[in-house]
Amino acid sequence: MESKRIAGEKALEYVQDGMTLGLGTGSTVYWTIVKLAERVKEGLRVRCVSTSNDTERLAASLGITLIGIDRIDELDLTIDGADEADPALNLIKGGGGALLREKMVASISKRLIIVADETKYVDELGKFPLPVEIVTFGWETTMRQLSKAYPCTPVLRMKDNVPFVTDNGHYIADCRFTAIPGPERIHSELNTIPGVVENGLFVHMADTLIIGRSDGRTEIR
Ligand code: ABF
Repeated sequence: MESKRIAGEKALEYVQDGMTLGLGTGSTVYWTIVKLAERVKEGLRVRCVSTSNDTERLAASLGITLIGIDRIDELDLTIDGADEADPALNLIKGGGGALLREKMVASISKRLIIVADETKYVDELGKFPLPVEIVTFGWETTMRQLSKAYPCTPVLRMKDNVPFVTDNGHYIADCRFTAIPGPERIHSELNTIPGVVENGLFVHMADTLIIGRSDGRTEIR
């Protein structure tokens, strides 16, 4: 989609020579990675930490230098996508199933830039089902606990008729809320449920949102 491409490519304006970068996952940041690879071929020097096996394969195939997250203390900049972003730049992420690594990478980044098409920008989070990464042991129990903690309907994510398994060997419960009016509280409370590894709410983490619009312009928030 053109609006994803222009948002993804715009993020390159924030990348400087010598930076250590976090590379997100998804179809918008795909364009960031392709453009980054072009710059690398022209001589830009960057080292990157990946947020998923898919991104690692893509970046490696394009000749981008990858390093393990444990080799660095912090990242200069991470560029990633989102499923929803509100005016405070709180996010729902994890539609692609990479939310745990995405949050770990974002948490050690000096700056987090989100790239998204205009459909992702919403007044209030919650239309997109909130992805919650859960351990496989007792997953039905964990899903029951999730629906008791908040009025939400958790559905086990499936792929090819079997449960979807994350890069970390866990399942995803996609939790349908009517709305998420207080993302900060919901974020912390969901993570206290035993069996929950991490949830897809990113609260006060994003610094900049680049929106790609269908009229070909980008908007920065
Ligand atoms: C990742 O990519 C996710 O957290 C999110 O699920 C997805 C964004 O969607 P898109 O493929 O539209 O960029 O960053």
